[in-house]
Order: sequence, then structure tokens, then C-alpha cells
Amino acid sequence: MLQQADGHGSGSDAHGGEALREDLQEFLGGEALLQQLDDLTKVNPVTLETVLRCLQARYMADTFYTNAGCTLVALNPFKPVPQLYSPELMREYHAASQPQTLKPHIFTVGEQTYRNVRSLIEPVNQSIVVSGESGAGKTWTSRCLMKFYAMVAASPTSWESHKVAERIEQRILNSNPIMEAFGNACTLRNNNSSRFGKFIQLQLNGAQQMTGAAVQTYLLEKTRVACQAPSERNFHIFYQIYKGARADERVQWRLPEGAAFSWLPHPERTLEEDCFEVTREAMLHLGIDAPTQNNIFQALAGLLHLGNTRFADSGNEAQPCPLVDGAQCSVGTSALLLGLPEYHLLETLRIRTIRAGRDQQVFRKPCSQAECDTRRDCLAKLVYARLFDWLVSVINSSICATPDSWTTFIGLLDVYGFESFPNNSLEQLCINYANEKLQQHFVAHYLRAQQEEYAVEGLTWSFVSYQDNQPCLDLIEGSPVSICSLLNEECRLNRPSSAAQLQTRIESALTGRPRLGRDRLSPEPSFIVLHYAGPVRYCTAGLVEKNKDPVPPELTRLLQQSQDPLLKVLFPADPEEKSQEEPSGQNRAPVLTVVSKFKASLEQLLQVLHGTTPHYIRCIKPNSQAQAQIFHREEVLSQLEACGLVETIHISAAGFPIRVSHRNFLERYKLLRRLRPATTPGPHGPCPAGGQSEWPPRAEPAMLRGLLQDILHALPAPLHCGRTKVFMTDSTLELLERRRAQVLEQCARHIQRGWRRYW
Ligand code: AOV
Ligand code: MG
Repeated sequence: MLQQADGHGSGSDAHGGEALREDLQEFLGGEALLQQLDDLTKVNPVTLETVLRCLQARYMADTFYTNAGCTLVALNPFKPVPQLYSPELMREYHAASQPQTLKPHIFTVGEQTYRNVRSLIEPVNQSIVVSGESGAGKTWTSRCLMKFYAMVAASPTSWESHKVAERIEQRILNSNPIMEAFGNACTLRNNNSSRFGKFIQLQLNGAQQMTGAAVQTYLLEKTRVACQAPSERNFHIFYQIYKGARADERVQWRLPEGAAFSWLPHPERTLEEDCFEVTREAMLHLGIDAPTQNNIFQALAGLLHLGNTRFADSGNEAQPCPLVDGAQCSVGTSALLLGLPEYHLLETLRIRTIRAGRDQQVFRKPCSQAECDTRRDCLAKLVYARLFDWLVSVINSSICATPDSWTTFIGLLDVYGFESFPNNSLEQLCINYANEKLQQHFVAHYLRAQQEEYAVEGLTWSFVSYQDNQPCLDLIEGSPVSICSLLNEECRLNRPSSAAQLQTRIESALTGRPRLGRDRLSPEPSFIVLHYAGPVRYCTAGLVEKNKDPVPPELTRLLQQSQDPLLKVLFPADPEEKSQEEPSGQNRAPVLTVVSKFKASLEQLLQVLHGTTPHYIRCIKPNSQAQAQIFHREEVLSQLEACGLVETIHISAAGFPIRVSHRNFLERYKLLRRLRPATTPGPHGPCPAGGQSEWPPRAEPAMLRGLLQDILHALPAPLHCGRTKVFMTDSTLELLERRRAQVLEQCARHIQRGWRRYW
């Protein structure tokens, strides 16, 4: 058809060309119209195709935010858009009487959330759940929201002076570069990929000023310290010290320019995240002084040298593995930088001490070459994970408010996004499990609970079906048998288990589960989980060992003997001086595995989220090349499908996000019955949609019922009265509040007049 349009068609095409032009105009006009649609609930009809077209039209017009009922869809611009996050714009959204009438933005969500905290009706803690796959823009979004709150929730005097470093808001913001330097890394999916989950609680006092914050982190991917997948990098901080150290520091940390470190792949790649000065500055502001910083960076350099320590096969079980050529120097430098005796470090890496027999005699056994490597890696992971946790605790002690100085909070959740690589292991299983849990929270809170409540409350509602990810969660964490329980069982039994055996055990124990799949062409033993966001193939090799995450006690004891002031803090001496040789057989303590700890921390997180009013931001990645102005329809489509966006839009379009108990509603709005009734009855009608028999609600005393009836009649806006609650849209709530303010103003004027007369 387009060929005809360019004028190469035959004579009879003149008419056809005309029609085509009209079509084209309509199409273009349609796209122009779509660009204007701020809310996907207004797309007609709501289908994946129309939603996709609308988002594409908006993206190509540099409009990155679109409302989708209760959620905000955020498309990653993949280019700087500074005017979109300017302080002026933040102020505009904050000052607006109705922020939702402005263009969709994360600041609308931020402001709405902020207003909800001091909620008029039922004050409650709030949370903003930012989700999306790896590289979609979650961390960026939560960083911008923190900046927004640092501005709008600062104490009034600080609006102009918020650059002052000591201010609490600034300190809270400074936690970001530190945590990203130590917890983010370049992966195949994202140059600044978060390798830990983060929930930050912004604490507000009664005047809604931010008095502090608390950070909770989840499962750092510590294996990255010692092992990076091809084309990926170690944590940013290693590159920062390697590239940004001053000449004197290079000497002190033994980091000469151009030195090669096997745990520092791709040092030639320059990323904007390699900003050492920003990290140092932020650390200073949070009270980590220069000498402490020096200790931290020196220890990190020590880990880089530890990574260059290579062992050869001794060829004799009774002999410790020798070092390969040149590694003696690495182990010496590493020991020096970590404040450890070189001999002791080398011995601990190469020799295992075991207690055995009835009298628990201590034996020393040389490790195999592979075991030496494992112990070396384990030592690095141990130091790095402790350092990360310590940093989080230092950050918290610097930014956390005293319990009596805050009353409510806004929680911001930014976890690692769903990911699927050519090779996936326990790290991806945990990351994707966390994402399944968040999706379940959304499904349970929004898609299911909302609809069930309409039914219980007697509102007319045609049920919108949705994709429930519960079967996938049952497969991963359910009881009695699931992937987690099988992995834990293997750890508990402590039996030698090959990758192929584990695959067989998983397949046979979980046979028939709908979300379990198998890749018959897979070159190595694996299983597939059909996640809500797509299938992921997990290799079984190393899963059990990673889940056990054993730390030989000799390693901890070695670090406890360090002379380095930082390591002394990270590894305080054990006061009871318990024997720390590896216990044998039945003396082993029960293993607290990685997945069981992670599961417990996720449960805790969800409990916190359940105690808040959640707001959702769905970040969407328009293409996997991280390029601006490229919108890959297939990729976006699968993300929209995965998060159930169309169902969300359907439910939002017909639903009522605000629900208040009759009593609270009346308490706040009873003064509105003074208003003249609207000439036509409000769209809510005189009674709940459930039927006349339920109106007036039986549970309420007659007086309350009368009041409720009066108010409903006075209000020409959608408002539904259920059996125990009143349901309404945001705009109805706004209207109610405006009416209430008018009435209060009138009352105040009457009182004033009365007073004047009196005086
Ligand atoms: P993620 O947090 O969702 O991935 P990020 O927030 O790190 O993703 O975003 C990835 C990259 O996209 C950023 O480093 C920016 O370059 C770019 N980006 C994202 N949002 C914006 C924006 N609003 N404006 C400009 N550029 C943006 V992960 O942590 O891997 O799951 O774990
Ligand atoms: Mg991130």
C-alpha cells in the first residue's frame, strides 16, 4: 500500500492514493492523539496492542512517563533529560494543588505519597515499589525520588541552603554513591547494575519533615568479588581505586598504573560510574574520615592482590600446593595490605585443620589445588561482605533518626531486577525469586484483594482475570517440596552430589509442576523456571555449595588476628575463644543456608510492605542495547505482559483506589451535609451498587446512615458506598477536600463576624 502512496501507482490508483492519504493522516493523527494520552486507562480499547502503540508514540515524542491507573509506567530514556528532574520541576509538582493534573511523572507519585502520609483520613506509612527488569531504570528512579524528598520534605529553612553538607537530607543522598560504588557493577544487562536489594525508609516527623532514614539491604552478590562472568566487571569501587588513586596512594596500596589483576577484568573500559572522588566526598560527609577511607581502600587493594595468588598442583596429597611463579609476591603484598602475617595467610589458604575421632584430635590436611582456590575466594568474599555490611551500619548510624523524632515513613524499594543470562546460578535464582515475591505482592494487594473487596462490599463488579504467579512461587519456595527445600535438603545431608544428580532430584521431586521446564539441548545439567517475566535456565553445578556458603573457621580466625585497624573492627576477636577448627560429622551445627536466610529477609520485607499503602512504578526497558530513541516492540511487549499491565489498567479504569470506613469518612466529612444537594443525584446513586437491600448499611447506627446519605447526595462525583466502606477515586477525594475547605472557610468567616459584633 505504501508503494501506491508514493505516486508510482496506475491511473486508477488516484482514488486509492487519496484514500490511503486519509488513512495515513488518520494513522498519524491517531499517533499524535496517542502521544497526548497521559493515562492508559483512556486508551480505547485497552489491549496490549493499543497500550504498546500509545507507549511507543509517547516514547518517540520524548514523553517517558504514562499513568496506568494505580501504577506509573516509566520508560527508560537512555539519554540525559536534565530538565525532567530539575529542582524547579520538583517544586512545581510539590506546590500544585492537584499534582495528578500535571503531566505524569515520578514526582506525581512522590507528591501523592507524601500527601498520603499526613493523610487526612487514615494516616498510614507509605511505600513506593519500583520494579522492572535489569537496566529498566529502578535505581535511577529511586535516586530521583530521594532527591525529590530531600527537597520537599526538608525543613523550611533548608530550601535555599540544601547544599550544606551536614544537613540530614544531604547525608541521606550521600548514601547513594557509596552504596552504588560498593554494591553495583557492570553486567551484560546494565553498566550500573545493583547487586543487592535496598529498602530505604525515609523518616518523617509530625510536621512532615525528613528527620532521618534507615537503609535495609538484601543479599549482596558477593561471589562477584572473586568471579566475574565474561564481559562483566567487579564492583565499581575496585575500578575507582585502581583508576583514581593519587600517586602516593598507588605506592601505599601497591597499585602501580597498568598492573594486571585477575579480579579486575576490563580495566580499559571507562564508565561514568568510575568516579572515585564522588565516593570519597560522600564518605567524608557521612563521617567516614580520610584515615578510615585509606584503610578501606588499602584492604580492597589487598583483595586484588589476593586474587593474583595462584596455586599449582602439588602432585602429592601430603604436600601443600605450591604457588605458581610470581604468586609469592602477590600473597606477600596481599598479607601486607590486610595486616596479616604472610606465612599465616599462606598456611590458612593451603592447609585445613580438622577435628576428628572421639577425643576430637586436631589434624592438619593439605588442601587440593581446587580447595586452595575456593579458600582464597572465600576469604575475599568474607572480607568484602563484612565490609559492605559495616558500611551500611555506618551509613545508618549517620542518617538514622532517634525513635522519638519521627512518626511516619515513606519506604522506597529498589531491588535487583529480573535477569536471565546464558548461565544462571544461585544469584539469579535469588534475584528472580525476589522479583516473583514483589510481583506476588502486587497481585495480592492490587489485582486480587481489590476485586475481592468490591465483591465483599457489595459493589457491582465484573471480575478481571489476571496471571497469578503463585504456582511459580510454590515451585521455588513452597512446602513441603520446592527448589529451595531441595537445595536445603542437599546442604543438610551434606552428601556429595554431582550437578547431574541434582538435576535428576529436582526433576523427579517436582515433576508435573506447571512452572518447571527442561532444556533438552542444554550442554550442562540444568532446569528451567518459567518466571512471570520469562523462562530462565539455571545450571545445577555449584548450586548446593553456593547455598551452603561454607566459611572455614580458620579463615575467620586468621582475619581476627589482623593488625589492620579496619579488619580488627570487621573481625573482632571471639571473646569465648571457641575452638575454631572445622568440626567433624555429627558435631556440625545445623546449616543456615543462603536461600533460607534470603527467604526470611524477603518475608520480613513483605511484612513491612503490607503495613504500608503501596504505590507502584513500573520501569520498562525500551531496548536491550541501552540506546536512546529505540523502541523494540517485542521486548516492551513481553515486559508489559509479564507485569500484567493490561489487567491493571482494566481494574484501575473501573475501580476505586480510595476506600475509607464509614465511620472515618463521616468523621471527616460530616460537615459537608450542610451543602446544598446537587441538582442531579451523584453518579454513585442513592445506594451501594450491591442492591437496595443493603442500603442504608446495616452495620451503621441510624444517625450515621442519615449523615452518609446526605453527603452522598450533595456530591456530584463517583462515590460508592459499600457495606462497611466508602469507595472513591482520587478526583472524588480531591473534590471532597475542596468542599470541606470551603465549608471550614465559611464557618471561620461566620465566627469572625460574630466575634467582631461581640467586641
Ligand atoms: P535498574 O536499577 O533497573 O537495573 P538503572 O536505574 O541502573 O536500572 O538504569 C540503567 C541505566 O539507564 C542508568 O545507568 C542510566 O544510564 C539509564 N537511565 C535510567 N533511567 C533514566 C532516566 N530517567 N533518565 C536518563 N537515563 C536513565 V538493575 O539494578 O541491573 O535491575 O539490578
Ligand atoms: Mg538497580
